[in-house]
Formats: sequence, structure tokens, C-alpha cells
Amino acid sequence: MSMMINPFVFKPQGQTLTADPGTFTVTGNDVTFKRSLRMSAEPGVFGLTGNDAALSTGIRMTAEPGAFALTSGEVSFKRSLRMSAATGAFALTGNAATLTYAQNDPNFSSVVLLCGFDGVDGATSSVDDSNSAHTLTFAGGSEIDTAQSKFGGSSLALDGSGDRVSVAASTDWNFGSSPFTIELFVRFNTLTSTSRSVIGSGGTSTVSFVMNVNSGLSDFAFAFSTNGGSSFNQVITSSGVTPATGQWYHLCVDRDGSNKFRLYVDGVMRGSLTTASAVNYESTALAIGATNDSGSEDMSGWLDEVRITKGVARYASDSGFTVPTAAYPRS
Ligand SMILES: [Ca+2]
Repeated sequence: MSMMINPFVFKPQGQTLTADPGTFTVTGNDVTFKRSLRMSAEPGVFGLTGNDAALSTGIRMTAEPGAFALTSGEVSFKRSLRMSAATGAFALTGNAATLTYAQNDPNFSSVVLLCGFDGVDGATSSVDDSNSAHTLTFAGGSEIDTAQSKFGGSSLALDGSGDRVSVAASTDWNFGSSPFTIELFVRFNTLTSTSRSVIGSGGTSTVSFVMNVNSGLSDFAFAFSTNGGSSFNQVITSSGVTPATGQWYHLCVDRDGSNKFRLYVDGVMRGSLTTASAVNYESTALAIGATNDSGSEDMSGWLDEVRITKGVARYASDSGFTVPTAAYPRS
């Protein structure tokens, strides 16, 4: 691949490419931008030319040999863009641009779900950026919403009345007794005295796991079953934090190699327990925004950057971690 960059400033460590207002050009033969690309251009002339291109839903763009051109006065590509061009002439020109490459994730091969919910306001579909590329099914009135976003300009909006995004049954949710990490950003619109769930899986009479706000609204919790019964026999509740509406929280649970489960709120460990038992698995859909795919205890609010990593305890620290300040890497 050859690439000419002018007048970009390239910062290898931060993997960030920026250009001040003015003309810029990126040209090359056989160019590939990965999904982690963020590219935006302020109002002004913008041109993208190359050899044949197809732009499909999910904002994936590929180019086969042939001629293609994409032009606009103002262009913004979201994080989920994948752009590639086969060998041949390729040019990218514009007026003020920022290209940001996310840091590579050394555990990306273990990521089994990664949802940024970036898209057009009101859209009822989105993509899973993990290698599993699960199909996301928007139930009820679930939709992409640009009114609230942690990263990427939009998030998933759920109204607490039948909304959830379901992801079909998969052994990706069968954690067994191995490490795993579930994390996401959530912002509640309303909270009532009923338990409200942000993510979960399992049946209604044979439960698996759930991350939620407990009834009474006194704490967050991660609950799971080790016996496949009708109620969660293991519960980690948070202490020292009271769930509230109108603010983003980073919620996370991980299980390390010593079988310690930690529940973190905004990077602070707020609860833990240790058990060697496996987390029950019921071969049911994963519900984003509810306890299960029946829609039980569905939440009202927004979710962003939902990530599940199987086989890895990403944080495994009583001292907690620094909450991500950018979207998770897409590679
Ligand atoms: Ca987003």
C-alpha cells in the first residue's frame, strides 16, 4: 500500500490523524481503513474517489476495481465504517478532516459482542462490531437516538415499555466457570420501584444472569444462577452509589481466574463475591435492556458501547480502573 498524506499531522502513538481546515488529500493504491476509523469533515468541499464502491446498511463500504466517487459539502462517517479499496487508484480529498484510529485491543479476538449503536436518528437496526457479528433485533419501539450518546453521536433508546434489543441464543453467552467481562454505558430516563435490567439472558423459570438496578433503586446489581433454578442464587450488589436518572454510568462485571466476580460502577469496585460454580446457561437470547428476551423488567433510558468479552477478565482489580474516554477499539 502506498499512501500520501498532505497536510495531515500523524501521531503514531495516539493513532490519530488530524488536518487543520484547508485542502487535504489521501491517495494510495490498495487502501484499507478498518472499522475503527472515525472520519469527519467540516462543511466544505469533500471528495472521495476510487475504484468502484458499494455502500450498504451498517455503513460498510467496500471498493472493487473500477471507478467510484463520493462527494459532499459535509461528510461524517461513524465509527462503524469499514472502507477498503482493491489495488488501483484511490483518492480521498476534503477540507478539514480528522481521522482517528482506535488503539488495537489485544483481547479483540475474545470480544463476542460490541455494540456502539451509531447510526441515523430513529433507525431500528444496528450492527455488532465484534467478530461474532451477531444480528441485533430491535423489539418494541427500540431505536437509535441521537439525543443522547456516550460516544459516536448516538445510542440505543428504550422506553421501558416492551423495548429491548435481542441477540439470538449463542454459546457466546455460555460463560461456564471461565473468566468473562460484561460492560456498558447506561443512562436512565426514568426509574421506578421495580427492578430495571440493562442486560440479561435466561428463561423466565430457569434464569442465567442479569445486570440491573434493584427494586427500591438503592443499588446496581449483577445476579446469576449456578443451579438453573427460577431465581438468582448469586447476587452482587453495589454499595456506596445510588442509581439516578439523567447521567451516564459505566457498569461492568468481570470474573477472574480465581473465580472472583467484581461489580464496578464508573470504574470503582462496588461489590464482589467468589464462587467456583459455573454461570448457568439456558440457550436463550441475550436481551439488551431487559432481564430476558421475554422483556421482563425492561429499562427506560439509553445504552451505549455494550461489550462482552468471553474468556477474559479485563479489569480483575479491587482498585478498579479508569473508565474509557473513547469508544472501545474495533480491532
Ligand atoms: Ca454510540
